Amino acid sequence: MSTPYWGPDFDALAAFDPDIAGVVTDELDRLRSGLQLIASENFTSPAVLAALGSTLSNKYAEGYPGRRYYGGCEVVDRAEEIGIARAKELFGAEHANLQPHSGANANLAVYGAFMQPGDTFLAMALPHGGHLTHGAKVSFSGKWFNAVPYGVAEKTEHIDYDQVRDLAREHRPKMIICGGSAIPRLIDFPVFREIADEVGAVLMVDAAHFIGLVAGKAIPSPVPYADVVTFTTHKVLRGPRGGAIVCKAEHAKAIDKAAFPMMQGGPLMHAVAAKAVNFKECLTPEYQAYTRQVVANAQALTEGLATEGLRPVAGGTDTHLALLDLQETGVTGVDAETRCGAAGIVLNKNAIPFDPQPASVASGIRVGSPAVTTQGMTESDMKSIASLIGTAIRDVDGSRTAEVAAGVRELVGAHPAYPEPGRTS
Ligand code: DSN
Repeated sequence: MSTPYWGPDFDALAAFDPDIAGVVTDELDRLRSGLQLIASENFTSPAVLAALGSTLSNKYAEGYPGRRYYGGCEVVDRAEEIGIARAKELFGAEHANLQPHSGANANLAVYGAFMQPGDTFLAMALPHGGHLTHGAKVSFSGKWFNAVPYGVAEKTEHIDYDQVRDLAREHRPKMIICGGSAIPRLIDFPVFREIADEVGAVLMVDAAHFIGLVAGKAIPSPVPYADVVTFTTHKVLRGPRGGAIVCKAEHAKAIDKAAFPMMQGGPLMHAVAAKAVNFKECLTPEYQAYTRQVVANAQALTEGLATEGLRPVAGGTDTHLALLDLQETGVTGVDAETRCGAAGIVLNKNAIPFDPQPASVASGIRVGSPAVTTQGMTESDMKSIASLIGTAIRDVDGSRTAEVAAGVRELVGAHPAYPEPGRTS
């Protein structure tokens, strides 16, 4: 390297802006001192953080490699080319676009590529595990399109494929979407492909939650079945915050034109470079082992929570997350979230299918294993976490908060997030 590295200088930040430096250190403390069980979060690596905190943040690069609307893009072009090649290799995809700033933006681009305002699409209802951008009335997806929701069967709590087929035949949607933010079980992509083909719809898989498990080969891939797959890069995948799209070659032009210039302007080249670093990490055997452990941990945590009297929705999990029905405990989701939070266990309340409570209260919680697995925790730690959660949610008066917090400290002490330099475990 002929040019010396010029990267983040925390001492300079602390000297210039102690307020924001304090936020940065306090957040690191928060991450290190609690159990992070939000299913959509993870701890990204120092290599990814270095790319994010680089001077690539300065560059305007509207367009695509070799076809930009600004001069001086010859260096950042390399980051995007490397990232695209790695994404195609990692997912066995014919085309990749790394420019979406987020999962919502990736979805917006796909809707723009295949639909006109007012067109109909089919997607999983948000209260059954879907996503805000899959047709919720408060989102662009529900305001600008005719979103027809499908859900899970009441008895099994698995996706009701008969309902999907019936609705597709009735509404003849332009697109069918599968995927969501609270689906613990595997999705049957071949069945969705069959239904989409029968009605002539585009099949979009929003794989944001589970794409990391696909990258690690821990679960089956939607890529061979879908016309287009959108995802975020910061969940199990463990990269920077951001979005991406992979698709069949026949849709490449439409997707690229929809990501830019239809829905976004300049890409965030530091984030694109960080995505490339992350894909390189995901191509390693170590990452594959990590994803297998993520699933094993989620299953151990779910079993442990079941013995604490929390009912696993859909009977368990095949992925990184579980949804627990708290109704038998008499505790609401919001109270469970607060009580766990007081002891340093960070998780979220979540609606369960056919929830009698409003979403702001909810009858369930969602837990995920990506972050604690990155810390090196295994199945026996999950049993301990389940027991701590069971104690915390039944702790009506807070009398056992200190005891649970001590248990949390013990676990994170043995498996620190972002260990101090020199510490190996
Ligand atoms: N908000 C994310 C989640 O927590 O699942 C999805 O966008």
